[in-house]
Amino acid sequence: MIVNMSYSCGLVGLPNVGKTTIFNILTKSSALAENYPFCTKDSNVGVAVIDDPRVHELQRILRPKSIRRATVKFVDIAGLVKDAHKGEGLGNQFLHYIREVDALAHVLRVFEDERVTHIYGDVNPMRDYEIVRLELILADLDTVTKSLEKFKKEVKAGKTFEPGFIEGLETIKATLEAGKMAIEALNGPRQLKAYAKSLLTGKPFFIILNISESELSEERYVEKLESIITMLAEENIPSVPFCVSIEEMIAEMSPEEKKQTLEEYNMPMSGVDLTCFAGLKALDLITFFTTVSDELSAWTIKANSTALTAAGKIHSDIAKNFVRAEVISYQDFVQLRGELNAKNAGRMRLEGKDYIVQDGDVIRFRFNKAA
Ligand SMILES: Nc1nc2c(ncn2[C@@H]2O[C@H](COP(=O)(O)OP(=O)(O)OP(=O)(O)O)[C@@H](O)[C@H]2O)c(=O)[nH]1
Ligand SMILES: [Mg+2]
Repeated sequence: MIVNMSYSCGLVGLPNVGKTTIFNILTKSSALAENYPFCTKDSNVGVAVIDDPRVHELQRILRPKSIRRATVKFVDIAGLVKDAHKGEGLGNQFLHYIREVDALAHVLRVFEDERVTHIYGDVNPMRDYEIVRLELILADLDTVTKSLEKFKKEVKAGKTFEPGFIEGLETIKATLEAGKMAIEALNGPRQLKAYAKSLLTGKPFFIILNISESELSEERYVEKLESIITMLAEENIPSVPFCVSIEEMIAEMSPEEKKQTLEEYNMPMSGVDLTCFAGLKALDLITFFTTVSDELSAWTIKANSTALTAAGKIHSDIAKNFVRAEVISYQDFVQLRGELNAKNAGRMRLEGKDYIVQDGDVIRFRFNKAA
């Protein structure tokens, strides 16, 4: 199968909360995940396929020879503990493995199981979140402090930065010192935004709640899960539930059995799909589709991107020699069962370079091949 990278996502959390177990399910890998803290020392890298239900629908209509799905690169790292910045646990040097990822997912242990060691003795997801959040902030503070020292020396030596860059960095530093994430202080010139991408707390993030089946079926646990989701939502932090045993069970099932099982647990999608889509949402990415030479492809771009940007995502030559985009909305494409019918019904639009691509658009790019 041919794949197409959509975004990259680092998994962070305390040791022994299930990061590698979840990573293995997401990426169909078999990295070592054992019941002791600091099992992962370096990093594991793998790829998850975004199983967009719209691809299945389009596949039924188009019957393509091949499908190119969008994918996510996940990076699983060691666990962070309180005072990791002072060298506790494995320290925080391993955070460099996730400096360049697009988004972060915090894995929080919600499941109760006496056999699985919790490094702080009891299960308390909100406390754990705060510990990890603070360690990420302190790691960023160290990075920004060093950068500022370096940049200020460079300014003295005559180097110039975009107006507002150094001041913006000072504001980020003050924000981190106040115990807040860099993402809250990203206003500034383009150079500042580019710099902030390498800051751990400057990245969009979401929470993966590692739950057991009890959190979906036993009243007491259901209430506990709901209260955690509400607490996070009040702080505008998106979260998704992930139940390892259900994911392992449905991995072996036919699509129909899988759908039925998820319905029984009141899950709208699998944990894998919820996770992949949470990343898309956090990064404000939308999907458009193309069909060329019997290949159906799903591509992701930032929301509010133009047709020209979308063309460039496929190939720089298509953007360079762009003539027009023939666009059918996903709803029309499915309702009218394909391109020809949509065209005959007047539902195919001819759009120019500046057209703002909508989520689900099925696009055929016309470009000048001779140029
Ligand atoms: N009961 C139960 N055990 C789980 C669950 N998820 C993970 N575990 C167990 O928890 C232990 C730790 O899992 P890992 O995936 O290695 O945890 P980790 O966060 O990667 O740990 P480090 O690499 O040490 O930071 C393993 O024994 C897993 O089998 C779960 O949902 N329920
Ligand atoms: Mg691990």
